[in-house]
Amino acid sequence: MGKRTLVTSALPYANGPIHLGHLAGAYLPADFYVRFKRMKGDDIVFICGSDEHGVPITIAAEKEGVTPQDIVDRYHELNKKTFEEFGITFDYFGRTSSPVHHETSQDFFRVLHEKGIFKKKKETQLYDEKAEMFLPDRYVKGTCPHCSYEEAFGDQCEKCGTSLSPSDLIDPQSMVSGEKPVYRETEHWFLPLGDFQPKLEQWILENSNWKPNVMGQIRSWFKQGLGDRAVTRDLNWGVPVPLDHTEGKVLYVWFDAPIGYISATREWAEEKGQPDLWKQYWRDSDSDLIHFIGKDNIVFHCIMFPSVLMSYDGYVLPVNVPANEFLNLEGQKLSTSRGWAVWLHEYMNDFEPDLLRYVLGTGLPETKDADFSWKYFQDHINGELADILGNFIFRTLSFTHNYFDGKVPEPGELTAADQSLLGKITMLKKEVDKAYESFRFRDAIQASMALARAGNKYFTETEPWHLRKNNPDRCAAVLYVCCQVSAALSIFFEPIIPDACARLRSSLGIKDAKWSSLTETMLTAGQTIDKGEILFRKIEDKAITAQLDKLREQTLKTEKEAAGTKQQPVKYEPLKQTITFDDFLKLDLRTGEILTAERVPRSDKLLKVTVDIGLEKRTILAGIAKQTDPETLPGTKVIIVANLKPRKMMGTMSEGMILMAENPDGTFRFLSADAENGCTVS
Ligand code: B3M
Ligand code: ZN
Repeated sequence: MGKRTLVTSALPYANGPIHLGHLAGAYLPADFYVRFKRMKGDDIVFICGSDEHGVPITIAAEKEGVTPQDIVDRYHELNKKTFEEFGITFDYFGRTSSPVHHETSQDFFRVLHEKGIFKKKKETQLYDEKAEMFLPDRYVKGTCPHCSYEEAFGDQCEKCGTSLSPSDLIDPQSMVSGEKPVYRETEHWFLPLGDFQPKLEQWILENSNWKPNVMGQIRSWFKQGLGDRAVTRDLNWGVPVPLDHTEGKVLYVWFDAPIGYISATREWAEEKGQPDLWKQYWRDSDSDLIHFIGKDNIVFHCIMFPSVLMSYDGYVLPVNVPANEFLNLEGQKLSTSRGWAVWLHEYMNDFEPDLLRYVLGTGLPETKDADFSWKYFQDHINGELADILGNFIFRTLSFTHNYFDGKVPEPGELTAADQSLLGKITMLKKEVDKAYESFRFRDAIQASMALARAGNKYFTETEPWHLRKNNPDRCAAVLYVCCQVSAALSIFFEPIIPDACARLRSSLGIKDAKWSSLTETMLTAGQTIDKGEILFRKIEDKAITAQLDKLREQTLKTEKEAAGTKQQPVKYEPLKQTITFDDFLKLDLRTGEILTAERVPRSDKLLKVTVDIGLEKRTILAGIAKQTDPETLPGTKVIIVANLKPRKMMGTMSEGMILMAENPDGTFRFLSADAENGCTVS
């Protein structure tokens, strides 16, 4: 066995399905890497699982009116199954609600607590008086102090990526009640990251081969100076703080979630019947640890979790954290709340995994944000997978089948052109290897496709269909070369499009996909191969239009639903005290018509309105200047209270009151009757 390596992908929150953004960030690149390394014979364990704690879960549950447990059960199962079907080859997919995880993360907390690592501090935190709860993390929304984005969360601004704490927000608002929160004192345990900074800096410096986007973020954190970070929360969903008298307090999700990688490895080892095996990956300095994540998780994996691991002692630290940037969709930021996303489980109702693996792979956000569009999807499948790779393989295999009896031809003498194409296999092997090893998967794909491109060109230029008649020996050599290139391609592309490669290898009679078996002569002359099959069908325009329509409909539907849930329930005023009929008869209600309306100087509320009530004209001051435009009022039929004692307001006598019904949103309607001015109303 080769190098022992534990590879992790960020644990997705079990609060929703996986979408293309997730996939391009932490899962697909990890799977490319892992498949490549397994092919090389390394001892790889690939770990992931559901992150089932924290505010994202409780908020999702509240939104749906179900329990957090309902939410995590639903999405854990869905996401686990979706990953499997998509061919993400985790060795173990755990979940942070498991007893092993609770025990492991509580052990970490206890050990760090006993070592005196934490600071216990009283702090004032935002509190929702109406909902009677503290508002950690995403329970508060407000304006980002750095970029003024108005929808920033209490833990992070999604616009500028800054990590925040709720009290940083300008104009904070509770996500539970919508109210403005107040400050209340509470007590928490903090990890003093500042104490770790020198050690962290030294460790990171040793890893100067990390991706520039990751190093950039880390450097800016160091520059700002690391502060204390709370590792507990006032919530009742999560891993309980394992100390006495801490009811209502749980571990902060970013404290327990990364420990989830360890818990899941323990469960994997137990399942294998070797309960101690996990230690080889986590507690043996010979083992490599690699975290695949999205850029919003960098600080937690490069600063917070390593500090926890260092404090516990005896754990390995990551040798690399190849974080990706974000993936946009059709030129816009992905947004699950707006329904602007392509869900992986839905994608798979319509297309095969290989197609998306390839297309997303060619456009991974490795160094900067990237965009996925359905047109890009179609172009890359039709123009590359179908027209180049698929076409080359099909031409080669069907030609061999038809004219060489399905056997790899005897090559005879090879020309310089033949040798140059075969030589490309060796040359590109080095290039692709290097690209995978340095997490440049786009380059790995491009270099692999370069071989198919060269093969296709060679086939066209050598014109074996003519050679067959004029120069059969030459034709045999050409097909021999094309068969070898096809075989090499079945290994080159294995990590990216495993289903197609398995089919291709089975046609060529190649048993294993081993990187070491990738040579210029993988097939022996005379060896039987199957008839070619079409590996990739072209995507028609109508399939793309259907996806775009679906995306648009999905957004409209989500927007409508959001508007529906936002509508405040009507709050009814309590009924007033009962009055007698005689009391009612005291009221003189009259029909009338507004003649003029104008604003009252120096008042933003009042309008001065004259109303014709048949027998006379009245001047009435009405408090509706904010809701209405005075010019629209003349001619409006109204009903007024005509015997209300006149009252002076802003220097003008008001002689009555206009009846109105007010909606909960503050808009109003005049009461009126289809009757002449001056009629009594009773
Ligand atoms: N669940 C955040 C995310 O999905 C978080 C990752 C945990 S990794 C330990 O972006
Ligand atoms: Zn911001």
